[in-house]
Amino acid sequence: MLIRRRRGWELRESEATPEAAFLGRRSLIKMLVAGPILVPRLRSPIEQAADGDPGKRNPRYTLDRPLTDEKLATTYNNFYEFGSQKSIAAEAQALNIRPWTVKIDGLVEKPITIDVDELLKKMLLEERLYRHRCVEAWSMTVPWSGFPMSALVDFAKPLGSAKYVQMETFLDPKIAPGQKEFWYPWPYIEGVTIAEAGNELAFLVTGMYGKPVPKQDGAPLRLVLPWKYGFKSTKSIVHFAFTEKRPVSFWETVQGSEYGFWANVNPEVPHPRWSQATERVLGTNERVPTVKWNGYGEFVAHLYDGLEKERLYA
Ligand SMILES: Nc1nc2c(c(=O)[nH]1)N[C@H]1C(S)=C(S)[C@@H](COP(=O)(O)O)O[C@H]1N2
Ligand SMILES: [Mo]
Repeated sequence: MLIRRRRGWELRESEATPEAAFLGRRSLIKMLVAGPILVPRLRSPIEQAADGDPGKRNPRYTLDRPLTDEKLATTYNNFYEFGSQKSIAAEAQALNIRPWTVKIDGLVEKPITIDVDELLKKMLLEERLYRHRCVEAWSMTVPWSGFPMSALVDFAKPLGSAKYVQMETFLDPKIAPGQKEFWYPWPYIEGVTIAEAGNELAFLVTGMYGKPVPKQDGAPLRLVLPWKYGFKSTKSIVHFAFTEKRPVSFWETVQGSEYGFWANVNPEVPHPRWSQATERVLGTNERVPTVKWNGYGEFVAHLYDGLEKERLYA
């Protein structure tokens, strides 16, 4: 059940303005002359991403709680490149997000280095409302916009030997002070299996709350994997590598005993230093029970059949 209040920002111009106002004067006249052959002006994904037009909301992904306040979701961040505290939004503004190139290589038919706007041209943007559960036991609920990661996999044309996709964040210690902390294994790296990357929930994000995704939240392109702990959701991606070997992630390198490859949300498997049974809902004084797979079991549980011996929940 979708229980939430409609907020100001949700009323988009397209809902508030009569259709005719969208068509230029000339097309309106043409329409009057030629009769009602409605040709809505299609916006390219770049135009959409540039002003944050989230595309059509996909009704398949519903919520059981209100959306997190935008201000909070965009000021309470984890982005260690800019510091280990939650308030890094100001520092993150140093990131230059255009031009931005994305490398797609490894076990693919044709490795490519592509401008992010060129990549976006090939994708269809949509909006999705997802729950997000951080391994630190807080959660939020966000309207993301972007495109399914499966579309990127299709675009990359992986070879049969590709078993994993590794995502890598930018590396630029000159603008990201956290990357001067040499004891961390920069750049930030994460990985998923090809099956996870192709799962319908895996979402590459370009926008948030009907606006371009802010730098502190991973502009211009980040991943969102709502059934996994938040650290899997790599921000500001510059590189996707298709590999045969399982990638070793940033946090796995830092502390493998606490952060593993799979990191699927499970309230019954505690973190070595705290319980994962409940979560603090950002913006409220509530703690609510955490749900296995963060409530997305119907979409993803089958991915893990036969893998019961793996450390799936850490
Ligand atoms: N490159 C990079 N990606 C990252 C992180 C990070 O520190 N660096 N933090 C992760 C963690 S722990 C979480 S919970 C989410 C937080 O996303 P948000 O700040 O948009 O809420 O980003 C994830 N992606
Ligand atoms: Mo997190």
